[in-house]
Amino acid sequence: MRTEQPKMIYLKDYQAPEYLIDETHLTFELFEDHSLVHAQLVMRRNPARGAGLPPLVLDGQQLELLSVKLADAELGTADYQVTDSHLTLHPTREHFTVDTSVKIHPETNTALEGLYKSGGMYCTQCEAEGFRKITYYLDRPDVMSVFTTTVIAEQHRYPVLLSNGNPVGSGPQDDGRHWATWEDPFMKPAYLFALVAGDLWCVEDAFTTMTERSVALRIYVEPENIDKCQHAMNSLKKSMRWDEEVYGREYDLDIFMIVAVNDFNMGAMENKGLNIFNSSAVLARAETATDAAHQRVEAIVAHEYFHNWSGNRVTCRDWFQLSLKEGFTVFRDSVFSADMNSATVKRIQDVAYLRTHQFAEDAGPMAHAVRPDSFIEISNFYTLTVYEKGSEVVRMIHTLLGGDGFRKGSDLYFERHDGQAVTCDDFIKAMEDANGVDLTQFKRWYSQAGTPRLAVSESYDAAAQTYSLTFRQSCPQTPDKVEKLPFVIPVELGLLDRNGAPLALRLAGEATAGETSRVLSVTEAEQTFTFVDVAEQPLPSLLRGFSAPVKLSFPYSRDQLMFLMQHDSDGFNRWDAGQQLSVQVLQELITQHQQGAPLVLDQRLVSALRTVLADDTLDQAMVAEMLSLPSEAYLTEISEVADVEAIHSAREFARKQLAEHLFDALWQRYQANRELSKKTAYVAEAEHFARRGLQNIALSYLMLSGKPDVLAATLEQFETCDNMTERLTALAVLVNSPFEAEKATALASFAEHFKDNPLVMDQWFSVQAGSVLPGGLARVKALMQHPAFNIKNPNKVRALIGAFAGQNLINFHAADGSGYRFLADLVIELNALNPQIASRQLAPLTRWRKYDDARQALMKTELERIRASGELSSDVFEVVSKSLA
Ligand code: B3K
Ligand code: ZN
Repeated sequence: MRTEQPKMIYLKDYQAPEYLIDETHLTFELFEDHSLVHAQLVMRRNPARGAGLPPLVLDGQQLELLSVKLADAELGTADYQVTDSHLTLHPTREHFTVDTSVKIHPETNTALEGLYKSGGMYCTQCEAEGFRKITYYLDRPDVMSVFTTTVIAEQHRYPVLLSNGNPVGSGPQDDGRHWATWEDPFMKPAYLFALVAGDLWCVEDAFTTMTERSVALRIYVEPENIDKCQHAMNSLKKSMRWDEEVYGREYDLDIFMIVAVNDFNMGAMENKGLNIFNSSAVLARAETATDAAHQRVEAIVAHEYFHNWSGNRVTCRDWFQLSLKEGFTVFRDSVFSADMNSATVKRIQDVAYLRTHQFAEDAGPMAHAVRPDSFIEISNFYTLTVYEKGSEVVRMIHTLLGGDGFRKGSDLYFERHDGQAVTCDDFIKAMEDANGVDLTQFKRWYSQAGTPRLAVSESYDAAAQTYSLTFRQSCPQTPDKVEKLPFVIPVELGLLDRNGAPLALRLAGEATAGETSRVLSVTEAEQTFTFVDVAEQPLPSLLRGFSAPVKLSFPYSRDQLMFLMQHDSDGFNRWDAGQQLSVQVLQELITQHQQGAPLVLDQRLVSALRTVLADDTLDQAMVAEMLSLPSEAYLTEISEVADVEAIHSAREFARKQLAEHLFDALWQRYQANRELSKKTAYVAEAEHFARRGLQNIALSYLMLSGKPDVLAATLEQFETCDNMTERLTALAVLVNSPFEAEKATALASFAEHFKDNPLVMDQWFSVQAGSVLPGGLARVKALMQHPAFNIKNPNKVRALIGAFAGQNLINFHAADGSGYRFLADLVIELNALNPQIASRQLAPLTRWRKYDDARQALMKTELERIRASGELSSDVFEVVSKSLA
């Protein structure tokens, strides 16, 4: 909690630190009602800041200062100044030590930042600015230090004591307590510090690196979860190998540890040598975790592991550079996941997510550049823009330089900056220097917020046999009011002839025709490219693989989209053509609904999907993706003014029509796949994910028919399947069905069976929170009283409230404003408990400009009520005030 109005911090004000910390020696004494932290910092004046000895201003929050020494001399209260955010000392030499002892209260820390307790164990979360809640420090990423950490705790309750680096000593004390000391030889900023103490078991394995060093791998969990670690361990070993093969990066310590904790604000954290994970991002086995959860574990294990180079060995100079490590690492993990599974399906899922959620962020009051230039609370900037759009920016560099050029650039980046804290500009510079290219204009992707629009038009000259594409780019205004200059937009494209065959592409002025798919760089506000030797009017396939994070428009007819769905050689664009067709058809239904006209579905969508369903050469995961209509959230994002009821009614109508017209094909696919599932033991691999994915989307359509055979099949799947993917889908299908008795029985038996597994109970909450049947809010409120719900546990809040407000749009946006009131009450309660989670849950209310006047007024009233509710955390303060600005 703050005592003064939170201040805006600007990138342009960055200055190097006045002092450096060469060594950090920490001793933690953990007790049940408090903990003591003793720190010795070996410090010196930063030579880069010149002569003189300015005051040393250490960061510290929520610390009770017990003693402080400067250069071994005990200080009296007149010798230093202490406020609720800083401790100021006055060094008299260039080299000196600072010793502090502070008392802290991890046992009552509900913000889950700094040192806190999750259940019976101690753990830490220091990124971005949590270390200052542990001890007085220069808590900024450009201050890097070598850490030695001793942890002392009761032996019986906390037999396992961990920190970063290598264990160098441990032993009992005679008071029933014991100690362990860890040394991390690598310089690191404080945000990568970690400590764990608890009664943990571990799964152990080993990895032999490319230079034949053996690394011990350990995953620590609470004893009841020891049977759910194998998938994470396999993922870790795959990640280590992949990073050697694809980036030439070898692991550097002798031990790599992952610890799973139940109470965690995000997915996981890449602390050096000691990653701390939300248990939802580690634990996975067939009976308790879905296919999606298995894939999420694989991706997050990889992501955190990859940070060892992109983040830890080379870190960020300041928090404005967050995307330097996050955008790059998301790019790395997305290519890894693509390599491990179906690449096209991975791309489709990433793009659907980006277009729905990041594009919405870019269009809202919190819009910011990939490298923001100001913030109030850095925790609010762990955003889809920094992560996902940041990853798209790195992907574009990869596209422009090619795989080999990109690798040369990343090699140079790691080599040049190993052990340093650097900027996004340094990353670009390495890419430029390694390839002899100029990326000056490209860098606008880092500084300009907003989603660019790219309008494309064509003209064909039959006599000259030329075909021209004209690109017009623009970018809407964002709250920063920065003038938008043209971006460098790589557009991968191909041209199809009337049979769907690809044409060899030759631009005017080129000697010969080259590839059938190529990348054009659009760099100007308006730019025309002319292809020659084009014998007939072609059909363009644009922005293949989603080669840039833009909103592209081209006036395709529905028939042309159907043609692309069948013939495009680019799998991503086949899917995207289907999405564009669906959007056109759904928008027509939305208009019909608004006009009070009867809804009539364009049968071309039915026939297009019938063709997809009949094509048994297609990857089943692709079939499943193509059968998925654009979500209500996406339809909202692309609307000028989102009509909640019309969007919901149109989409539900289309789903019912598809279910009716495609019943036989869906039923046949369902049954074939269900039979295979019965015969096959669960395997967490792409082909099996694909089979179950298609089976499950088929079932969700089939149930819309309400036919007794489908109900029987759903119950059979629910009761007899051997894995959570099939069971949870069957449950979700029942929950959204009118079969009240069967629904109640299934929910009760599921809860009874899994009541001791919090992660499975999260799924149980989510499925109900997502039910679009009327009465959603009442159901959510009732579920908050369930014994398994706990507002202090972020996973529970996300599973129930996040799923309701973020996905159950028809219920959340109830016209009477009850959903908004509920969310505001919750944010006010969470603000006092856990500001980071409060501020995240607030996001749906910040989108008020998308809705009709009545809803806008209701949403603003709730934002104002939050603003007036008392002492706001800087997290909630920033989001509320920017939303109302
Ligand atoms: N680096 C952490 C995120 C920390 C968020 C702090 N509010 C996880 C990750 O991106 O890997
Ligand atoms: Zn990350």
